[in-house]
Amino acid sequence: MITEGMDLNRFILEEERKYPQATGSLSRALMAIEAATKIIVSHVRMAGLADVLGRAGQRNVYGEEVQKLDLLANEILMEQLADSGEFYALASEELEEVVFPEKGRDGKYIIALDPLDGSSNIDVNVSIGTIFSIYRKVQGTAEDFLQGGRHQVAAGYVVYGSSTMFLLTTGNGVNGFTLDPAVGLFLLSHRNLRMPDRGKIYSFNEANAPRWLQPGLRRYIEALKERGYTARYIGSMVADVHRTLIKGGIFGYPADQKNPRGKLRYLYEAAPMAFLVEQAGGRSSDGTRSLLEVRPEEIHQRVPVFLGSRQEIEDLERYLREE
Ligand code: AHM
Ligand code: MG
Repeated sequence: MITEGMDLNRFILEEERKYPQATGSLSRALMAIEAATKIIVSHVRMAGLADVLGRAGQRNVYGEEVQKLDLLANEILMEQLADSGEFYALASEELEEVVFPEKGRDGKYIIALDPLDGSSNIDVNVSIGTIFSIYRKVQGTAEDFLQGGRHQVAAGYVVYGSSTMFLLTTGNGVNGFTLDPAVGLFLLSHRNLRMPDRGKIYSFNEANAPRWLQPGLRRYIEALKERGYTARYIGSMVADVHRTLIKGGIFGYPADQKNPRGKLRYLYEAAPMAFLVEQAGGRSSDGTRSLLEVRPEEIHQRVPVFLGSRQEIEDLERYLREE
């Protein structure tokens, strides 16, 4: 439900005004992300029409090359953000190496992206999303991405669900904006979003339970069942975390035999979501400590992820300690 007539751009500018020393660079950076995600939305909303308009690798009826949506989302973000001149460096799930855009030579910020998370859900018309995480440029090398989540300046995601929502934190709480497709504006719909201290939902790919590396985790999930919790698992991190932020409960992707370090990536999945969840009053964990305390060693590093209501994560860590 839209409660205020404030749109994301105006919100960003009003936040900036609270800091007289601000140069406007972060505001312009955030607006560039917003613009890119609006272009992505228009393609996501056409996704089911790929069969009608042409298949990947072919030309569509307009004579354009049809691209896979995740690669297209990556290209749109890379182009728009490089062109904004605000980013000294860009890292993406879709790219092996960090990119240093020509126009970003004077950029103060660096950004890590998961351009289209949950891509296995595209073909079945289930929610997907874009995740971003912004740090300050320090030395101007790829190592700047390894500062650790605590140093994030801003983070957020866009969830392409039954409606499109943009969630943002700059370290001052979390605000949510819903796209009004009629006017093309993200309108403030969830001001200072707070997570409940406890929930009733757990969200894990439980098919992996026999191969989870920590037996305490299986006991924890059994205890939740005893206590009458229900299960929800979409398989798009953005959508599963979005529900967890709003309704509370716990989302997790633990280490298992196939993924001994976890499946999700630290830089553009775990860290930004941990920043959002903690800013909304929830907690994050890699099993023993806040995900924001983790110092990654490489750009595409994986990590076990637990995100949820404060009490949920406290219980979980207790079960893991007791095993
Ligand atoms: P992706 O970035 O390639 O889409 O993979 C990440 C996704 C997450 O969105 C989701 O939480 C997880 O992978 C689901 O994995 P699984 O299918 O193993 O349950
Ligand atoms: Mg992903």
